[in-house]
Amino acid sequence: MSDYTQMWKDLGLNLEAHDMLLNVLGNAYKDIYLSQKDRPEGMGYFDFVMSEVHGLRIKELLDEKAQGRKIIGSYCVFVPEEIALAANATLVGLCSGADFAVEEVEKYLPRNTCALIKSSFGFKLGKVCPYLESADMVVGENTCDGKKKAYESLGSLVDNLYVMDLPQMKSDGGKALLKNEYYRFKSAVEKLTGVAITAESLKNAIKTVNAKRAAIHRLSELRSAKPAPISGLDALLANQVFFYDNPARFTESVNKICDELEKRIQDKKGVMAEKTPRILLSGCPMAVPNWKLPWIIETSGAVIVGEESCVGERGTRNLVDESGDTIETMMDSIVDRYFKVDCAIFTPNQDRLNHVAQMAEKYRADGVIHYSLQFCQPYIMESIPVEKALEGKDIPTLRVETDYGMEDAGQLKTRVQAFIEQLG
Ligand code: BJ8
Repeated sequence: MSDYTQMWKDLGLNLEAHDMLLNVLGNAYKDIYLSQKDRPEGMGYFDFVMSEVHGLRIKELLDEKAQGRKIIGSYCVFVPEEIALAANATLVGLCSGADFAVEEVEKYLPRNTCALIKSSFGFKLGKVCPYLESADMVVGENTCDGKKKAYESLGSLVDNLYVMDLPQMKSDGGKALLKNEYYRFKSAVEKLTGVAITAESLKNAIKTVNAKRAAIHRLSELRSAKPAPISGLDALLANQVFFYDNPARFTESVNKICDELEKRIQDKKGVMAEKTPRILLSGCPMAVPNWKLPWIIETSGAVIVGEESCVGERGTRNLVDESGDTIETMMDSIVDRYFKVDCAIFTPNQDRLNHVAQMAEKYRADGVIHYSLQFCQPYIMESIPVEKALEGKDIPTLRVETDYGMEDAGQLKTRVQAFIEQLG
């Protein structure tokens, strides 16, 4: 790996803390990812991406910036990448998947705040995230109460924070609000980049993001095969990298893996034995490097065959209709697509209950593990109706609440193992 020290210094990172983070990340990746057996060869690309996650990719983004392109950071799948791309900006997901600078964070947030929100503050306060430091605009959103209130404080730490208002009900009024907000976002991005979105640039952006989602859909479909051709950990990694890789290169790399998996399926070659219990994971998003629960599940004798999550199918489901020819019709199609995202902040949220059951069936899951981050009210509350809906279809369900720490790993493993044994 090249030496990026000067680049990180120029971005204002705390080099010592950043080294520590990279060390932890590298070791975790080695233990969790590289120790897996029978990985598709195409995962080599993602291993490379991870090894260069704060290096080469950041250099690429900074090179883009030097040529006048703007970088927009986002914490939520409601922020439409199509609009950013159409205005000559690059959208990157801001991870928030590890604890950092906890003591500092608790000067801004109560202890009982979900780990994802705390992590976003920790990365900023600890000065360890080159994506955040490269961003010309950071987009927050009014989703759960935790995020909503946290952005009030984040605004004092990040000088380019833009907050998007989001609906809480799937009503006509809710959709009108989303439409209004997407137009407001469009204006803000155009102002940031100095580039007016045209029908042509928007159409191209829609096609680029659709291709990326379609590649992930293809990967998901292949996971319904028995035996499962790829581990849940590897598929999760592809879903995580979705948020910050170059879109065209990502699409190509995922499609390459899919070609390889199709061959595996033909040869009846699985990543684990055919009788391995199959798990659908449902719940809160899992940002890099939050691999704890999938790792526990897949080292306890099961394979994960789908993620009902924003870092997974909830985030990538549905394409934007490509048939529009004017900015207005394309903006409507964008609103239509995003309005279907069934985040637990919506009430009522029957769509999500239906989707979890449909996914369990489609991916031939033997059971569902519902994962909530501690203190995440929307997903913890909704885990009960999810469990009831699944019980009604005789799908065994385990509800788990955890955080980013490893203190509960032993206890979690015991519960997960007991659940998997029951499936077996
Ligand atoms: S669309 S899931 S990415 S908001 S875990 S911060 S909900 S207390 S992340 Fe999300 Fe957008 Fe919804 Fe998806 Fe709050 Fe819960 Fe924390 Fe969460």
